[in-house]
Amino acid sequence: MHPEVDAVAEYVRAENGFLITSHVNPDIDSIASQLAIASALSSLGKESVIVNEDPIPRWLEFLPGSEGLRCDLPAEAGIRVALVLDASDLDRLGWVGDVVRERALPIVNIDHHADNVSFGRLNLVQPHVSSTAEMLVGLISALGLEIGRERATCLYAGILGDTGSFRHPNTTSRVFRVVADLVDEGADPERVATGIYYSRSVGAVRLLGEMLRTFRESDDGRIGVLELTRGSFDSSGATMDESNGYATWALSTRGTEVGVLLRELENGRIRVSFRSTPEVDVGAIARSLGGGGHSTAAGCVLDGSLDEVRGLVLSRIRELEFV
Ligand SMILES: [Mn+2]
Repeated sequence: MHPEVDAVAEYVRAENGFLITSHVNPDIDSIASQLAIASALSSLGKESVIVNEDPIPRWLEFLPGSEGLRCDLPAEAGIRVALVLDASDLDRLGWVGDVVRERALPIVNIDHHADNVSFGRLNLVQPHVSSTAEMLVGLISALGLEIGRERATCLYAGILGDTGSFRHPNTTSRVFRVVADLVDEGADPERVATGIYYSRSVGAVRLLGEMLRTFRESDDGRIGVLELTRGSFDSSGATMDESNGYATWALSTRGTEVGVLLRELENGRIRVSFRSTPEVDVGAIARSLGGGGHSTAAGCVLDGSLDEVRGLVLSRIRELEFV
């Protein structure tokens, strides 16, 4: 039915010793997809290790199998193949990408980003699919496996994450059919929602309050901007990854087409997160600033003060999208 899916399934079945990895600053889709495929490989009797540059955000630790995620390469791991999930480019993997290059590992590239550069020996790239997690539903079936409750929980969470809880334009009728099947397999929407949305730290809620106070709109009301300084992280006690997802607040006023969240990183650089309505391609804006992402959710990291970066970003949005 899908020759590319079958080709990846056949390759995976014939191989062993998998290094599973994904992009830096992992999101729900990348974590959940890695856990689901690791579980599938284990069911096939295959060895795998999940290694990422960054640790799993604490609020995702409810996902089954998350204790197996590592930030170092175990010396004894007999790695033969790299399974790269949810990353458009090898450079998105941080130091793990260097390991893949140095060892010249054959790469299986499984992703749904439209700007994926097909860096693998095998490339399963489906930009029309909501999430890597949704892609894995088909792959796990092609591997001859049941989805099962634990994998269903992970895949449901990944789809929930990348569709913005079924709010983004990638929320197709197919997404609802797929998640209906996942619920039949044992995914519990209430439990996943509790894990993702109702398990925040006190500091993360205080940080949200500090951030919302910074909200400002452009004069024409088309752009909303939010900011988080180092000071607000320090005073709230929240960590950077706890504020992932807060960018959607910048898009939450009526008539706003682009939302921007500026976050001051520990190294002084500014992480810029974009959200937009389907009419505006913030992926193109992020790429023009050295970043990447999807057309309605994207990001980049820039040098400069908050004021400088805000000025640059706002003028780039005007230049590229509001001409
Ligand atoms: Mn994704």
